[in-house]
Amino acid sequence: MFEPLENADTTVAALHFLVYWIVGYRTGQLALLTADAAQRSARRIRIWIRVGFGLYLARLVSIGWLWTYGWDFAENRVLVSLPLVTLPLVAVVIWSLPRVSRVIDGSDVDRLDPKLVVPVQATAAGGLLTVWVAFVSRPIPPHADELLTHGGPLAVMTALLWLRQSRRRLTRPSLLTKVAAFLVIVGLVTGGVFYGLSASRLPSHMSMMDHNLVDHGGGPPTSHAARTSVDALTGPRDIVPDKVFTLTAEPGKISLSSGGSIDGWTFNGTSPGPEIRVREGDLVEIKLYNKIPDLGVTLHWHGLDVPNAQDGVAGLTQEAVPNGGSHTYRFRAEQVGSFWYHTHQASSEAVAKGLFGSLIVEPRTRPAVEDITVLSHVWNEEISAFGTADTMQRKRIKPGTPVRIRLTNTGINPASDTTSTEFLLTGTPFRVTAIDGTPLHGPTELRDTTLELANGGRYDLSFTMPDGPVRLVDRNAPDAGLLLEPNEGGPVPTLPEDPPAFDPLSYGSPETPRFTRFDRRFKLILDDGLSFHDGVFGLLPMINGTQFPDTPTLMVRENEVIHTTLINRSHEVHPMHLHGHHALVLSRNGVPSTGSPWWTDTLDVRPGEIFEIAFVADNPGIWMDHCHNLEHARNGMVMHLAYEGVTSPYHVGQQSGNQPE
Ligand SMILES: [Cu+2]
Repeated sequence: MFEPLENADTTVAALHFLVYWIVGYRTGQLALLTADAAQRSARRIRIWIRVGFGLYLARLVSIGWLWTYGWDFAENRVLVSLPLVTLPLVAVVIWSLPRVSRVIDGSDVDRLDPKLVVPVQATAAGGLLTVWVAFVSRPIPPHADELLTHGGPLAVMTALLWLRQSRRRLTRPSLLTKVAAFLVIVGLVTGGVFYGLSASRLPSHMSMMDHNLVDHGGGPPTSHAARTSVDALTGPRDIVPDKVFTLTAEPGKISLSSGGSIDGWTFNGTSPGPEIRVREGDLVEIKLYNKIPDLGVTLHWHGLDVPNAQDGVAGLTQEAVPNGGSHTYRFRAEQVGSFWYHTHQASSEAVAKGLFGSLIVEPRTRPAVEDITVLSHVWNEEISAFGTADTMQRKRIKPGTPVRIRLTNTGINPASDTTSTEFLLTGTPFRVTAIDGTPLHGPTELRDTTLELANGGRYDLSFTMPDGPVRLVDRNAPDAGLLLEPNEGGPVPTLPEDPPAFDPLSYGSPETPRFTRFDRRFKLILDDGLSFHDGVFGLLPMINGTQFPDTPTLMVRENEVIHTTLINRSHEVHPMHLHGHHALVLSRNGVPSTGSPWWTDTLDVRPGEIFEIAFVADNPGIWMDHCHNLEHARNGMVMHLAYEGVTSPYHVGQQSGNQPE
């Protein structure tokens, strides 16, 4: 309901502007009419002013309704949008309406009087600014700036309208004047767009350390003195690794099970790349070679909280590996669970085209289970597949066998812009035993439940193979998916209609609360608005009203406990991914978590949702914190978590060769 309500409020605001624009024009024309014609026109004007009042009241209702979703969804309307039209409307009531009535009565009234005309036109000007608020400026609290940036233009426009009206003579503007005015407006808009496109381009080189906006989250300010380079924040270098892998990025044809093929990018000739499977405590070494012409490559270990230098972000923790180059990663696998790896250079294109694979850390003693990794991907923005299987895959499993499915969402489905990707497991009761690599406490049995999984997120699904078939599908591609069956060629279970959704907030049993005090509190408003980013113009995602590099850098000190509020007042889902840390979900829309501790590294924040999360700053470095809808990230939905005293020698920008997203 949140989005329709949001859209309805914006539509009413736009209608309010249109009504007063037309009425403002008509009121200005009154002076040019004969007494009779003016009388008739004034009657219509009075009706439309009242219609405008009705629209204003409708806005009060829609804003009040939005308020029920949280003050965060209403505050920019109450504090910025409404005053812009309320003030001139008061003048309409006090000055314009009585004069309009006198024109209707045929009384003697100066139809050039600014008090008759200007309040109506100023309401239109205020209405235009409310449309600006809704589509462009998306102001965030505190709103002190808006007094100047929005109140200022209203005051100037009102003053100019007053000046024009008080000097007005009884003549219509010539056609030439109208054409000139039109051309000036078109010229200003076109010039503004071209200026915005070029001014928004990232410079040829820039350090991610050039924080345009530093946020201390209400904690003590951090020192600017640089002590440690990200390069020094590395794992053991001088010990012989337990496991060594080589991944070579190269172009390749990726064959789908349906017979189709994709011109993509592979690791060692396959996509998904080879599975990296290690044991808890292993010192892992991965050598990356790049044989893809004109593309840099890196390796990021999604969900594994490795030392900062091993995190694989081009332009932040390393240079992108150019064609012909190589890079060696080393880290100790400390967390047991399901993770994945992918390139973090031009990732919105390169991950989609195949540069990813699964990364599994097994416990020291391997449990006897049928362990199935499912990487759900979207090829060419339209083909949903499990790995390269875009048709149903059958697998025989003996009844009674314990099964663990490691469901990983590596794709960006265009459908997942506005909803989370939905999976469905049917044919058996099952438990969600881990989220984002972290085991859940006391998971209970589920049946026929929709599993909404964030782009980049993982669910571990556990069950004992029953006597009948078990089916797992992505609901965007119900004809594909995975069919586990006790005997070959058995029946395919039908999918339940409208099954309830799995809710991690209340799933499993709680443990003693982990956090009781917070050293810093950050507030991040996820938004969308008409904007420019790096030469792109459109309805772009925003964090706190802006895009990288203007997004806030969250400054912390080691061992602090950090509280973060994520508010999504946009129209799209944002799977927010903080590198190097796992955060505990505290509440959603004010409802505290009552289930198992829910630790996440990739959290879907849907429109109208407010999440409170907390994490310990226990992994020094400079970390990406971005939307894992990688197209959103490319369009600037990126910020950083930076520890006091850590610096990065790397650069992003047009000529740097580094472009993380
Ligand atoms: Cu997003």
